[in-house]
Amino acid sequence: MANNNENFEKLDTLLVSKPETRRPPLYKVLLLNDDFTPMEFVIIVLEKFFGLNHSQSVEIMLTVHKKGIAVIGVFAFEIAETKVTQVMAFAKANQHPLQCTMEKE
Ligand code: TYC
Repeated sequence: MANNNENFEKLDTLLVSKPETRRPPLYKVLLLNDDFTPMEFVIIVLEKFFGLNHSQSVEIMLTVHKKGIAVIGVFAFEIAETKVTQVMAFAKANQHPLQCTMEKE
């Protein structure tokens, strides 16, 4: 019979050890209201970079407009960072002061 100790180690892995289920941390991407960015531009941003349909985009844009801020998606770090960079570059290229940030969930 194979080494008993080896079998106990396998049993320990299966029945006693805590399974390794760590997932990477998630980050909220937030959109901020301002007085100058046109509503239609914000809707385009939500459709273009967040894959939202038109009615979802209108709803989220209005939430930001009324409440000042809203979470527009939750992603792994690098994806959140890419979305923020894309939104900020697109806003700047169109000379709108729209702000997009991220924070750990
Ligand atoms: N408050 C802007 C306006 O009245 C619209 C707006 C909505 C701007 C959401 C930014 O993240 C924003 N034109």
